[in-house]
Amino acid sequence: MGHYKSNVRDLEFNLFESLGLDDVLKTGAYGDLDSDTVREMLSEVRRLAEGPLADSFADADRNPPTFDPETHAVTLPAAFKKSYKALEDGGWSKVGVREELGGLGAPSPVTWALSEMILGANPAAQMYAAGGGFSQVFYNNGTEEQKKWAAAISERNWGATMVLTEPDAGSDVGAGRTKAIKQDDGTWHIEGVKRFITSGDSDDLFENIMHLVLARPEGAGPGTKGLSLFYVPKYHFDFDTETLGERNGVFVTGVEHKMGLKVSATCEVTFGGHGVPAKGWLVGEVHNGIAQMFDVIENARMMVGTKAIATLSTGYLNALDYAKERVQGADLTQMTDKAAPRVTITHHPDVRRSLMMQKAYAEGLRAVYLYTAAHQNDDIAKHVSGADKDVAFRVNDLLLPIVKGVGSERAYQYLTDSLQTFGGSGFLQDYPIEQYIRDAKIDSLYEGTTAIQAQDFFFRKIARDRGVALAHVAGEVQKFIDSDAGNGRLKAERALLATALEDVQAMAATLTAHLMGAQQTPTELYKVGLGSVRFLLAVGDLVIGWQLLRHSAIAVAALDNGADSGKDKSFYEGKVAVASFFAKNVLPELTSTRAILSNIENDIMELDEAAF
Ligand code: ST9
Ligand code: FAD
Repeated sequence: MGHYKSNVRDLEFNLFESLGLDDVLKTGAYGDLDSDTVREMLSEVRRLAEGPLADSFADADRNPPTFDPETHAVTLPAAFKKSYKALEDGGWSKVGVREELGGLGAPSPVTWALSEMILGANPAAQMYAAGGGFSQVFYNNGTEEQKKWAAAISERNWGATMVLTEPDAGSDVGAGRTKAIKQDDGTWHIEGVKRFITSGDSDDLFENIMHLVLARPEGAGPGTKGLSLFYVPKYHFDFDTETLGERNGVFVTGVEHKMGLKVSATCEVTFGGHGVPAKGWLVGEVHNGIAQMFDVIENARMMVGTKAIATLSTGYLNALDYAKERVQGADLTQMTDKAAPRVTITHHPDVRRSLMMQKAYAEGLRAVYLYTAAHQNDDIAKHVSGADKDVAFRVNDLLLPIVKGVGSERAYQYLTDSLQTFGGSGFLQDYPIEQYIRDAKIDSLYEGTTAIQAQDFFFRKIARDRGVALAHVAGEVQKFIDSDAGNGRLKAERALLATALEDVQAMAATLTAHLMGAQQTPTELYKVGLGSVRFLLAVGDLVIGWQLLRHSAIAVAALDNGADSGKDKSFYEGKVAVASFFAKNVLPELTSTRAILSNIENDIMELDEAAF
């Protein structure tokens, strides 16, 4: 049995019982795709994830990629390449890609549900396999000619990278100095050094790599708005004759040694520094680089959040299995009887508390990323929350920093609980949790750190949106509070949710007041910066609590309707218990967060650095 434990039952519950995907598929909007096919796809990917993909997970960590500076080449461990091949052969990385590019054009919730299992079993495999997705961004933004290139790139399964970061331009992408120099033939020469580029080179997985690079054309303005997006292939390629040409002047010049996710090669990439020009083509022949790159970034942020949540879920399920087997100590009520029978650790209240917290965040965050995915398709959004096209777009935007920012922070936090459940054994490499923790830490860092997610959430997704998306989601929460969901049995929980909603609305009002106040007193903005991560996490807890309670109401109805086959009964009872636990143990904490935010002061901003 490999390390990865999937939760297909919960994925099916989300897709069909919670989001009602069946009704949408029945309209024929996704061709032949029906719910039976989706269920088959889930079980197929489960087999792939738990078997061939999981197989190389530990080996690839212990035998990370190597780099040859002479040839600028990265070598990947053989076991990992075998796993990757299994993923590519199954065609699973292109499920969400449009049909023109050889994909299935499946709806987003299905695509992300399948991705969860791949990301949980072997996240780097999914990252190397992103070429189809990248070619879709190239296709959507490209000229008519470039669309043909994008189709060929997808069909030929090239690798792909997103190239933004430089030594002095991390969170501040607009500080990038890599230059683009226009040539007489309409192409561009790219010059500069980028760092931390995922999949910058990838052994022999692909015949070629498409780098999508942000660079500043000579004479362009400062900041992100002065950046343009370029397609830069590793090897030149003749798209008419479909033949590979000369090596382009883009070379990997270093590979990082990392805490985790080691098999995903993180590369320094030098453009035009080795006597060969790095030739690039301006995407869409328009200078709109940062907006175009955000088409990749939005998907990558969704991917990172889903990866984190997938890891928490398998961490929890591993901990649960261990806890059911591990015998240690007597039942607390018999603590004074030294001869009392020893029990499995699931009998200890603190182990139960910890397991329930892990379950709450794993299942709650799964519900949140799938609800978000539901707002990536207009018809599904309409069905799920009544959102029209415009509101669906805004809701997806609003929820992305929650999926990415809250998903990564909570996954890392509660994976330590999964490890704790194993006692000292959790610290060993005999179990996967220590690797999960090392591999998951990156999720709060790349694709915008949590601080960046929190600022994006407040300034862009709430203030600039004038609260439209937030009001829509709050309206849905309010509808649930006002309903009689749970058939009389969720009254106390609905009251706790109502208080949490009020708390969050008060927090939003406090931060907005500071934002307005900044027009008179600019330092008021510091108060937003001091409170924004807390606020993001608080909204995350509200949305998780709401989703868990929605699920609880569905479970209550299923139990009332006689769901009594052993496994299903336990599943639904678990849904009711976890929602109630979260409402009672987590939601009340938002009242203290509200108090903290309403009293934010700038004293630490005035403190001399020497006093830190
Ligand atoms: C990285 C990669 O870390 C790690 C993993 C790689 C894995 C690869 C595999 C991934 C696979 C998945 C992809 C598949 C692809 C497709 C699949 C399809 C099926 N939303 O606020 P302003 C834009 S990579 C949208 O003034 P500053 C917007 O155009 C490195 N757009 O920003 C805006 O103009 P306007 C990741 C947004 O102060 C313009 O930017 N690095 C958003 O100039 C300027 O906005 C980072 O993530 C948004 N949320 O710059 C950097 N925000 O306002 C983190 C901005 O007119 N830093 N735009 O609309 C930031 O995000 C900064 O906030 C900043 C600030 C750079 C945006
Ligand atoms: P910094 O920006 O220097 O941040 C340092 C600290 O300061 C952080 O805690 C941050 O939150 C905080 N901070 C910075 N600015 C602000 C602010 N304005 N407000 C509040 N706090 C702030 N990049 C790519 O382009 N392509 C890739 O494929 C890619 N893959 C990566 C893979 C790995 C393994 C790693 C480690 C990085 C990767 N990156 C990639 C880069 C990644 O996106 C950046 O590391 C990330 O955006 C943070 O930038 P930084 O490391 O320079 O940190």
